[in-house]
Amino acid sequence: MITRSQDLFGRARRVIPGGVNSPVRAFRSVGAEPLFIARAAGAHVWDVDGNEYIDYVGSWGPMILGHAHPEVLTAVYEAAARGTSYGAPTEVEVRFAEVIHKAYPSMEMVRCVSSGTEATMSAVRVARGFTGRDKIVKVDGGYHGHADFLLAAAGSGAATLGLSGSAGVPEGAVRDTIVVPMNDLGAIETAIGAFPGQIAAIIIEPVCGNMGCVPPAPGYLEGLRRLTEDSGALLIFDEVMTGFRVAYGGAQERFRIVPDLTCLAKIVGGGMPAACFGGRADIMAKLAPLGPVYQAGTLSGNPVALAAGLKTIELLGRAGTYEKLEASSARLASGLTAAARAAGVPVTLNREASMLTGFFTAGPVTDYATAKTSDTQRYAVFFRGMLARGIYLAPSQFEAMFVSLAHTNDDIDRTVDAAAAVLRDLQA
Ligand code: KE4
Repeated sequence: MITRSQDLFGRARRVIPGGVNSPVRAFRSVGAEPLFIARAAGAHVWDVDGNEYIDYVGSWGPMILGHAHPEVLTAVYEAAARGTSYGAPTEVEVRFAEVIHKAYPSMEMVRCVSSGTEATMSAVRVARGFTGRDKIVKVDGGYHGHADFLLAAAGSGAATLGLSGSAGVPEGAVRDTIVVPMNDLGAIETAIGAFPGQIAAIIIEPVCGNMGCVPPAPGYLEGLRRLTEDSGALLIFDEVMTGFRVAYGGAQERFRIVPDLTCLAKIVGGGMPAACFGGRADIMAKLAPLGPVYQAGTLSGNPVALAAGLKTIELLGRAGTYEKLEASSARLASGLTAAARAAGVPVTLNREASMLTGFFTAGPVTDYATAKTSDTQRYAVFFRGMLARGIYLAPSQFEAMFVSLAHTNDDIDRTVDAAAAVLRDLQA
């Protein structure tokens, strides 16, 4: 008897590449077939076979309030009833940009788009247009969406011109993309020295989430800010994941760094397709229709998506939000750490606020190279064991887990108990 998920996956693979609309959803790196989700509420999801899970994927970050928050749903229903898209300016876009600027003062001007990929692609383009320079620097293991020039894999050496990280991305598309290790200021200095006056921007996840959670080393972001200022390169914070996650004002508030440009997505859409980029007014003034840098989007600033995002941001602004998230996340992290220690399984748990990753390696994990020392097979067994116990983790070692305001102490304690059992079996 096959499950409904299995049946749907079989149908899906006949009409959707790999049966999924985004690769990580296929569960390929954890040796399982994906669950098809029927509905979600709070910190829980249900698959099409009626199985319930405590969810730590949270749509890869957006669902920080928990799923199907009643006030967000009402905002969506009310906005949709007024029409789903006009392709014309609306009041909600003005309010959204004002709210973003208030929460992120470095974002003096804000342009909406529909995904994190669009946000980072556009931010890099306006940085190049503003500086008149072509080269950009990114971190090995950093992910900024799938724009060609950001799909660069690290070459050999510390600060080398990127190699194409994907079929279909010509070497020419990444010839101006320099790839450096995370948390290595020397590599940044080497890159700047190798290409004086040529680097338009350094784009970084201020807390990496796409190699698993790797926080910035003490002084790293400050060093990055100084080196970019001294060299005339712009500093782009890709806060698609960290925005409204690691603090209401994101990593730039948490670490008190002022970037030149910022990209936001995920939480700012409240689970709907809304994102934005923004920064210094003099830079953003280069954007069409004011300036020569073209950027556009049919559904940019979509009123229904922004209604979900604005309501989410409003609710996150309530007193006690980030204290509650911190308490829940700390409870989870300490429980998982204790469970691994008790089972004698080497796990390095990296956490920044309510984003965290348990790397199956002795650690420390401070960049992509050290993240890759993780035993991904062990992670796969752990993932499957947790799923069997009703805990839905990221189906990849190199992703972050997300705690929401909807996760109760009971959810967290059940998660820790399940982990203790799975880790004991692992070690047996
Ligand atoms: P989207 O184009 O997927 O909305 O955003 C791309 C992006 C940009 N920057 C950062 C820091 C991101 O984390 C992302 C997308 N994150 C992945 C998960 N790590 C989305 C999940 C997926 O690809 O299906």
